[in-house]
Amino acid sequence: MPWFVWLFISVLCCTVWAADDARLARLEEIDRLQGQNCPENYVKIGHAFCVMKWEAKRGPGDYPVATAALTPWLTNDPEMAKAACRGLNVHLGILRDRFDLISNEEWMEIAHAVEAIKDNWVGDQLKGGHIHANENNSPMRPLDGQTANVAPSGEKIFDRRLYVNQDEVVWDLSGNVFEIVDWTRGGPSLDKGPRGCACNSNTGIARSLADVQGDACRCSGIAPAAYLPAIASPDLGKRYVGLAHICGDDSPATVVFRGGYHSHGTNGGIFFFGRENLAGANYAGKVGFRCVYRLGDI
Ligand SMILES: [Ca+2]
Ligand SMILES: [Ca+2]
Repeated sequence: MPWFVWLFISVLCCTVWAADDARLARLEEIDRLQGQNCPENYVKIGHAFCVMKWEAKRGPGDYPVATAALTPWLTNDPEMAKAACRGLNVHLGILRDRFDLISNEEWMEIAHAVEAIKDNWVGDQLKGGHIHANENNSPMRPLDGQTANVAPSGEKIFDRRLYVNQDEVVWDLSGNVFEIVDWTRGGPSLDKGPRGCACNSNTGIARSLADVQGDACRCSGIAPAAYLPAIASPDLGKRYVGLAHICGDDSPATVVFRGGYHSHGTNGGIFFFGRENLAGANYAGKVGFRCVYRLGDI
């Protein structure tokens, strides 16, 4: 080909490449910025992710929103909950799948943060009996996030807020509605959790940590680190930390859910772990979910 045609093509190519490079750099910068900060009304947990300050509420266009107003978005459809959280990425122009349904690992990171802060314990004493649970609110139904304490008697144990660091609280982690979790972090569809996990019948009652760690409630399909407190205390688990009901139903329709609900009694709590088919009548009006936003290079 004539030299001037070659030159023309070369210049054109380089111009296109330069434009591509600029566009790529711009996208990388947008992604970097998107991975730096929590969305509004999400609370930062460690360095890796942020969590909705309240359970998800049903916003305009059926997108989950983090707001004190409105009562929780109730659902017995775990796949819908997962899709709703992930749908925020496209809706808000997030380049990676940073919005997602909370995973069990993330739930546990929060739970361990909660148990390590004395303000979350009744009596403000670490390991001093039990953690706030809000497991028995007086209207006996899911509430919006306007009223911190719904105890008939105003006791601290009914406070709906738990500290996740020295300054910030997250609402209703151990009350209001159960929360569906994705067993493993990431992925386009829900991971329901391990199967083949058999327990005896004594799983529906409040238990001590010693009971849970003992044979009575051990679940061979789930590692203790996936659901138990990190602090070994003889008092921990007597009430209101939710160490009950570890197995539940083992059929393929079952999913893992955590935290207890509004009238769960002493079974509710931050470490509550259930696995059931949520389509059952027992769970009507008691189950919701919470989204996370993952930071950094995910
Ligand atoms: Ca809850
Ligand atoms: Ca997953």
